[in-house]
Amino acid sequence: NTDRAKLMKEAENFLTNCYDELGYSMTELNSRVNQVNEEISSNGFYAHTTEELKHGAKMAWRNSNKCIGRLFWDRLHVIDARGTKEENAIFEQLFNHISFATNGGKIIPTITIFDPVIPGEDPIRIWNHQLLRYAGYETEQGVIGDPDSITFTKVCLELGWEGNGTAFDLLPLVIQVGNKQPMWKEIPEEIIMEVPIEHPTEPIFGDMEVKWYGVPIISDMRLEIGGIQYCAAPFNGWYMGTEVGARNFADENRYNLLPLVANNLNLDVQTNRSLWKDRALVELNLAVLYSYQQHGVTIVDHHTAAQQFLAFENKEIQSGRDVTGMWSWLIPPVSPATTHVFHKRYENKVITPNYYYQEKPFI
Ligand code: HEM
Ligand code: NRG
Repeated sequence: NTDRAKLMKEAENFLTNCYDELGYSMTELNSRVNQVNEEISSNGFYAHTTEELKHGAKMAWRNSNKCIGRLFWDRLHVIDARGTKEENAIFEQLFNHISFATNGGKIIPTITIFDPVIPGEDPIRIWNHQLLRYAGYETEQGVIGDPDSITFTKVCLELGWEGNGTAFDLLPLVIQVGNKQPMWKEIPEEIIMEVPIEHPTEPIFGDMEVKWYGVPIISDMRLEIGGIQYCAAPFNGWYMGTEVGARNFADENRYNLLPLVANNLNLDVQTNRSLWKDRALVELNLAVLYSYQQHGVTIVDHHTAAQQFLAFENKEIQSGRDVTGMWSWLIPPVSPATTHVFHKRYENKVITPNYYYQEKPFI
């Protein structure tokens, strides 16, 4: 059976690296590999020990080529939620993830790992892209909210959810077990931290209220460890300011706030040469960093993040591992050439364990 042979190979590769990094002996490795091979021969899959799961999730972060935050890969808090099968219990685990990771603003990088894909069992799917995200509505006056959420918002509305119609409606959580009807639940307000954005000195939004949620929790990627597929494994760290200030707020196909900010800063938006977009961008990003700090929510600026990434690169080389990376994602969208990342090349080789995109469970 070629599937089983392939899984055995992937398991052995993972266990070899994992047990080496954790300081196990060859004897211990070999006995575990034999045990896993027997499990695969009889069942077609194998179960990770909690220790393998924890280290595997950390290795997957370390191997995430697009991530500039990898210095802290060994400090990922891993919640083993395997065996959680009932929908209400899954919602509870997700709520728990949000409050634990938020930690009153002192964000803890966290992953909650549900059952992997097992032949003959109902897979768990989280339909949200991130656990916290704002809805986007298409109206006659244009899009209200986050244009990136338009499709998923429609799905939620069809399932019976009702939004308030503001530009910052938090979407409900939507989960599905096997082929059953998907279920949705609103996230309890008291476990969510949001940050009202304000500039330290200038009223850059006029009288518009702008805010963002504190914790980015990616919930639609698949974690692969040793050939086992965890298709429900939401994870979070904290934001780098530019993700919010230079992309979510600034992209023309997102909140598109640069014209508003530039006008409130009395910049000349009639000519490119006034650099109104660049000047508005800088003040917007300053406001994001300032506001998260004021509200005690962890955030990192792109200069510090790049320095941390350099420390990561050095640590990896010292540990005898090659650093892989995707340059186009690693460079920050504001002043990229002021960071060392811009002036280097990275090999975009994909090694496992890792986090992968997977097909959306809807449309
Ligand atoms: C991507 C920063 C934690 C895995 C990114 C990006 C940034 C970033 C700036 C690029 C995002 C974009 O351009 O849209 C950080 C920071 C963290 C952190 C500051 C703070 C601790 C984590 C953790 C994991 C992780 C805990 C997983 C355990 C990833 C992955 C991507 C990514 C898989 C690519 C996402 C995609 O393809 O859409 N990170 N990250 N990161 N990060 Fe991190
Ligand atoms: N740019 C996206 C989030 C992508 C992941 N970024 C992180 N991940 N910082 C956004 O919502 O703006 N993380 O796990 O911390």
